[in-house]
Amino acid sequence: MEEQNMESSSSSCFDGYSEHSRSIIHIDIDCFYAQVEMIRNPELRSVPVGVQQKNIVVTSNYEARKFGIQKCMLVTDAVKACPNLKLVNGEDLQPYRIASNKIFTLLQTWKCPVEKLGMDENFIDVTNLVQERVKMVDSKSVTVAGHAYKVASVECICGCHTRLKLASQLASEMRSKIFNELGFTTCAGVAHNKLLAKLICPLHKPNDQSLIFPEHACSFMSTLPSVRCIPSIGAKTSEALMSLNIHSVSDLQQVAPEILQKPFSGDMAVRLKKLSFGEDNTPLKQTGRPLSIGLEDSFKTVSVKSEVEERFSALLQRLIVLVREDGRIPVSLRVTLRKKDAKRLSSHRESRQCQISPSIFTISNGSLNVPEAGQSKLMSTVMRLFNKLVDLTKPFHLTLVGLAFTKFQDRMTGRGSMVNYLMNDISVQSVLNLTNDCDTSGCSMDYSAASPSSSTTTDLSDAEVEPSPKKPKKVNWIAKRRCLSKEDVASPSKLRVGELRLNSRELEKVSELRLNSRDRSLTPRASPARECLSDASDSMKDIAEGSNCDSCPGYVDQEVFSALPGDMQQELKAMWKNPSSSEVPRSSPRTNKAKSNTILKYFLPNK
Ligand code: DGT
Ligand code: MG
Repeated sequence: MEEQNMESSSSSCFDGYSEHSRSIIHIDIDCFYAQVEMIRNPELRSVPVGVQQKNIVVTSNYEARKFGIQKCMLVTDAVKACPNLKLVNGEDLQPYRIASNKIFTLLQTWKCPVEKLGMDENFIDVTNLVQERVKMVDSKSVTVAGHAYKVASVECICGCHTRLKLASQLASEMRSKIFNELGFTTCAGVAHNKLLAKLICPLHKPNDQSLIFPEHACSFMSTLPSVRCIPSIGAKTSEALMSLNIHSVSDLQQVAPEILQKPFSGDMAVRLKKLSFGEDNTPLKQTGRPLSIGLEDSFKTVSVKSEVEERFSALLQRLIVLVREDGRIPVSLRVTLRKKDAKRLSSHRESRQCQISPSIFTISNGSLNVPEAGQSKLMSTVMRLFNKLVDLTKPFHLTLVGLAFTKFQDRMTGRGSMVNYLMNDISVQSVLNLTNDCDTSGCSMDYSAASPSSSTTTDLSDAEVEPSPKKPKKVNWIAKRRCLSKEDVASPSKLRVGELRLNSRELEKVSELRLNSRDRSLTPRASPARECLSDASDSMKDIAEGSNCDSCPGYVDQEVFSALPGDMQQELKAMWKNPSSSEVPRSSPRTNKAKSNTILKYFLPNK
């Protein structure tokens, strides 16, 4: 359905020359936490529901919104406004994370770049898919799925109108699939850039979608009441703009560029101007799996070992939940401490990491588990690393402890993993015999705090010290990111709770995000470091020892095995029969490594 022109096309800012080649979809789940709760408990569907965290209703379903319940309302106010409000505790974020991951995974099935933003928003760059579809259709017959912000007046010569219409159809397909397979209603925005796709998305809330053509960008932007509606304009920038008497986006459109150049750099002034006209060429940052998964707990001071142990134990329990959700087998563990130096009134971080044995983890029915014995082993590894970091003969004062799994055996659980095909229920140990923890002494500076690009040093040593002067910088950066990511969404209320979260005891939630964002962005894939993994022949031996017959070991699913190509079966059989003979001829006896093109690679540790 195309809406009628509410106003004449603003020819003054028609950007006939800017680029419209991309097709971007932004999808936002309606009342996300509330929908998760309604899917878990369908009885909630017909009643007003508020999701409570501490004394705040962080979101509510649309039934409750009819009573004036708004995001981030105090519980007391919400109950006054809607006495029948059914409150659900939403402090455990796990169900939301799981739902969020499912939606992200589903969106990846279109094989387009997907960028996850927070828990319930995703950008999808469907440019290539649209290019394919455009060849197969008669452009005149293509219609808009959902709403268009305004009727397309004159066809743009670059063909973007047809492309965006096709993108709107893709958005509709995606939304239907999310609803049919996962039960969530969503909103979508379709545009030629991320900024407009995101901003147009909530135009027809809930459960609907909107498209904007490039020539209407300027007039649409001028309807936004505040510069804060633009996702990349945060508190500081908007303060600076307000000091120039620029409040609305329309003010920003009209201001002379030289005025903006007083408080901002030249580049920033240009960017602000462009944003005000709806121009944005930011590429999608395809979301990948985090390079490490970690948690931190900060506190005033802890100076007793038993208390440190308690805190690590609590962190470890929560970290195990996260790693189970992730599904990859960790092979490296990092312990981080922030030490307070009372004399110098400063603090600094130190961390130490070591390899851990994948045998700590088991896979059952395709899910990663950490049996109790594995948990104790992890805990003793943590405390061993702690003992190396702290000289217990002297007093110590800690203000933060952190744990992170920093390397993973992705291949072992990945979809394409041979082991996955062959395994029934099997402990990883029987497949790989990696050596146990092998941390070594020594310190190196953790440059990652100061310079994201140099964080690969982490894997070159199992101990790092963060120089104190850099630390505040990092904390600020993390806090800023957290707030920005919440205020990115055009909801001023979010910022308030974003800040609230940082100041509240919900530190655990923040630290989770803190670590996730930090790890994701500051820890590029480490270069191969000291490897403490046993060599391939040992691994193969283990497999052979697990064998109870001449051909397949007991853990192998015979049916799956028989479905493999003959040469693969032969190779596996030979390997199980005589691990060394199957491997040695293929690799240098010195290196004992299988060649990359043999099936053995599926049984080798990630390098
Ligand atoms: P919508 O998109 O307007 O239909 O409603 P929601 O609930 O999906 O809101 P959205 O997309 O802004 O945020 C997604 C979820 O994130 C929401 O269900 C609850 C959570 N959330 C949003 N803002 C805040 C906040 O300020 N603090 C906390 N703790 N959680 C928030
Ligand atoms: Mg939402």
